[in-house]
Amino acid sequence: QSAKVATNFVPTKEDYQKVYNRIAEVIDDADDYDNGSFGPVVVRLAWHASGTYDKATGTGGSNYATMRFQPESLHGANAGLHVAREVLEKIKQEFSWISYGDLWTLAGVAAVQEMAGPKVPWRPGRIDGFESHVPPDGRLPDASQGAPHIRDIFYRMGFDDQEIVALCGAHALGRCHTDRSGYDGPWTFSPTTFTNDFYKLLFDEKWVWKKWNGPKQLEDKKTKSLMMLPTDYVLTQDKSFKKYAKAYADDVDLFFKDFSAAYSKLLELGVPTQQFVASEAWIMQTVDEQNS
Ligand code: CCH
Repeated sequence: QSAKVATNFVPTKEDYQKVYNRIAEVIDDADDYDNGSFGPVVVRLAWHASGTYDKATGTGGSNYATMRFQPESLHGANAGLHVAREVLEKIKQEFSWISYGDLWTLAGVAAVQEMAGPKVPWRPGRIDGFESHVPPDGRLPDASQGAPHIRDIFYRMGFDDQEIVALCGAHALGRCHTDRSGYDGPWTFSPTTFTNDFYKLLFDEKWVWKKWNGPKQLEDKKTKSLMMLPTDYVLTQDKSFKKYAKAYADDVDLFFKDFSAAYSKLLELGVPTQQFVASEAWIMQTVDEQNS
């Protein structure tokens, strides 16, 4: 009986909104974790699940949620993301009809929106794949590298310079962990609120190399409490990147608009268009909007 109900169940936008609402709750239930939110690590999961896409071969991307499998779950770039996968597994148990790819990307959208970021168009349609779909290691960016590497990685996914700079503004959120990437510290003073502070700080603060035994990273000269990765700093050094980074530092609305478009595109990489349920992506409501 129940199996029959499950197979015939065709979820509507309202059903996905219920999942969104549960995600918003679970992200917030993090008293003992980092800054009291799983939001940033969930955003990173959605990005790493999608950013493996290779447009030349059509492999990788968010479609099959392959990070559930080894060796992808063990790829160095994904260290620590088990935290996000485990948090979302609770929701998968409650809403077994949703695919992992849809769950992880919807969570990435909910996290950005609930942390006061822009609305991000999203639609369901990803299907669960198999270990055979796991992409090779090395498709995600290496933080110790320069502009040519960043371009190689993001052009491979189909992004241009403007989109690259917009996407990297997600580093307004969260922090680096020495036991995950080896790097240490947050980028901004408000790591659980989505802002354009990442760009503002890049230009307004004086950045110096941190003296420590860890990997090469920068710290702000004034407070020594914030950090930038070498790849972040490149956004102020490369002429083309700098133009966009400056524009986003000066105009938060422009950043929100461009981030929303690029992030929405990122989360759909690798998903065949015919798999999408809706011809146009949906705007999910924030918890606040539903309560007002
Ligand atoms: Fe990132 N990121 N990221 N990043 N990232 C790290 C953490 C976060 C790079 C390297 C790192 C994007 C682009 C890049 C987030 C979102 C995005 C860390 C620390 C490294 C290293 C991991 C740790 O130690 O826990 C590099 C290199 C690039 C590009 O060149 C893009 C694009 C996005 C999303 C759109 C978020 C959020 C975090 C914080 C995670 C947390 O756990 O707090």
